[in-house]
Amino acid sequence: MKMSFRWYGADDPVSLAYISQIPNMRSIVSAVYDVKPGGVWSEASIAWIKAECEKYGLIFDVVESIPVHEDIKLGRGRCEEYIENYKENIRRVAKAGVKCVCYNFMPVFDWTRTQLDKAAPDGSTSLVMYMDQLRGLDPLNDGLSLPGWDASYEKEEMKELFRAYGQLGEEGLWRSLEHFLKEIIPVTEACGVRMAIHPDDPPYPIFGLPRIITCEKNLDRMLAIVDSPANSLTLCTGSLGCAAFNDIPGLVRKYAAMDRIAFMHMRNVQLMEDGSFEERGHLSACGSLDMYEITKALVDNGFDGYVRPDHGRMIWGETGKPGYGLYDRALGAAYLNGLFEAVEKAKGAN
Ligand code: DNO
Repeated sequence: MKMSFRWYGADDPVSLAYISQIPNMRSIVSAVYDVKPGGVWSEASIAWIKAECEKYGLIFDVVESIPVHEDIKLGRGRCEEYIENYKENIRRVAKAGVKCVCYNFMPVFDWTRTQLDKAAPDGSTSLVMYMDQLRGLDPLNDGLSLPGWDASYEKEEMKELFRAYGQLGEEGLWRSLEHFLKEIIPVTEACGVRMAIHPDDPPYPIFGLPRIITCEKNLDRMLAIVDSPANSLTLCTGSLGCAAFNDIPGLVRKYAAMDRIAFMHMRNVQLMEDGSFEERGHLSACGSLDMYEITKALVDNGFDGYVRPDHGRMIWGETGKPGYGLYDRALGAAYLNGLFEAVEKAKGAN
């Protein structure tokens, strides 16, 4: 396993110096943030990230994300041009040493929560999604904005996108994904990069928009489009795990054995009866997921990809990007390091 940490570049209040002090920290997960979806990243910007990481003994070898333009997902407009740009971005990051590219295929919105600072009884805050709050949200009229979302859409553009996705439907989105993968994967194979699709978060349709990277059947379908280790998963335990129909240790076991997990996002969530969920501390006892079983599923199946502690709570008075403070993610990394060491040693002793 290669331990990694997400870093948002020059504007990230969490410094590489601090990240490098976390035991066993190896890789930096980052991206070029000043180019719009569909554009080509400058080689200078990529080289800058690499050089900054190297100053602190860290390796920039994972990208999260190269965003997929809506025209690609909708199979319209400048789709082919944006796919060519995407290929060029892959060539450029590969030249700088990147081995894994995380991306998603969610229409319009990336991850969705109804509150970003829900206080727990211990005073920490975290991201939550409450179904009764969700029912009251109307993204077309509420002027909503969450850190995972592209805030650049005007209201009319958003309405048009909703209409277009309504017409496209799930099968249309599958066709777009198939076209994208068949174009992209031969390039990534040639460059030694593994594409790692991030599951939809939450893994079911929201606001009437189709979502397809949601469950075992659909993950199987996605992986079968191009049967290659270059077409792999970011297995995000918290995203898939906020739907009770997903058995996370089972999915990890299956896809690790197939060598189709390039990247693990590891965090815990507490699922509620009505489908609501709260992000919690990483420890198994803090939520619904058994992090030990997940780690064991990885180790037993020879997983050697990237792992990052995913969203942390805000603790110890820290302020910053919701989910992406230093302290709780560092605790998460330390906990995951401990789980891996214990499981690996126990396996060696068998
Ligand atoms: C949330 C992240 C996602 C992820 C994208 C990948 O914190 O895991 O925003 O980066 O879905 O494209």
